[in-house]
Amino acid sequence: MLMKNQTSHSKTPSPWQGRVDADGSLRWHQVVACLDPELQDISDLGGDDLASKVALLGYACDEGVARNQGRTGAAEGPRAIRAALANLPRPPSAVIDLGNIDTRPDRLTMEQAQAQLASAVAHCLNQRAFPLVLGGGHDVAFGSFSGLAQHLQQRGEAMPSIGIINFDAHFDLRRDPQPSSGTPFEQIARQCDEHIWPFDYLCLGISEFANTPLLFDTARVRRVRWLSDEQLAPSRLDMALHAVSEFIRDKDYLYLSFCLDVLPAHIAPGVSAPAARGVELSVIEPLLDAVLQSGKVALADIAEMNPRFDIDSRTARIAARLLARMLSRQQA
Ligand SMILES: [Mn+2]
Repeated sequence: MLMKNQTSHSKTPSPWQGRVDADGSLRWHQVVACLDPELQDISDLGGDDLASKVALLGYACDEGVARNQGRTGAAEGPRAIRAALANLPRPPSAVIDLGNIDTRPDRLTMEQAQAQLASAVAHCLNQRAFPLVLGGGHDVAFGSFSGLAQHLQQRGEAMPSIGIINFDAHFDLRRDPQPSSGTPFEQIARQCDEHIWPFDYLCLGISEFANTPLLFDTARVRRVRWLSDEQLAPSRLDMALHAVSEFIRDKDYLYLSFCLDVLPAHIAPGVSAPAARGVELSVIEPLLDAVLQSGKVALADIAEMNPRFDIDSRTARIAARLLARMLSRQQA
């Protein structure tokens, strides 16, 4: 059973609250359907509940950020993003909020949260929903991708052509023995190795001064393609759009990940690792549009939202704007 405007957190007020317009115009908080956790598990939802819908999944975890020696607080990210989405004009598609996978307090380890996220993402994809995952540390990416991989395996795809597009100041390709928010794309690469799938990773917004030479070496070994924050200057947008469309062209599926620390710190202070330079929205948005308009994006996530360091909810507002924009540009 789906309950209107009821949160997955039984003890805390719903983030789905906001202005009600006298003229009958509707906003997100009035149209998002919520899963009632008392009555149901995500795996109970079938095609009628999920098909052709956007499925919001919160990844309330910052254990990976702590392991990566970053500033914690991203576990509160999904709630802050929902609260910012609540007041936006209603989205073009039906949205169902499946609640949070929550590691607090000591309920789940990061690895367990990633595994639960993967199952939920796979289930949504199996039921032809579009998963939109709200983070949480960027370790969310390993859960998101694993869910896509499970779905494609369940469909019997032997050699899917998956492109991974990550807007990020960081490669997140660390080879540390302990997984963290700094390792997810190396973990994804290893998972691709196990499946004997190619690892096609495009990283947009890389900072020369926020990645060690060792990480650049790993990126070269893994044949990662990237554009730096400097290459993503507004004056060079055409070159960037060309690189993105070249990357997308021969892919069947895209996994889109958006790390909020790709944005300049003055517009996105609420992240674990604020960017000294960052990429302007005037470049980010046309690139995101091009990715979504390909019609190949199977799922997307947004990572590193950290309300503890946000100012006037700036970062949450940008996260909400980018998510709403994704849905308006998404091709069926
Ligand atoms: Mn990242």
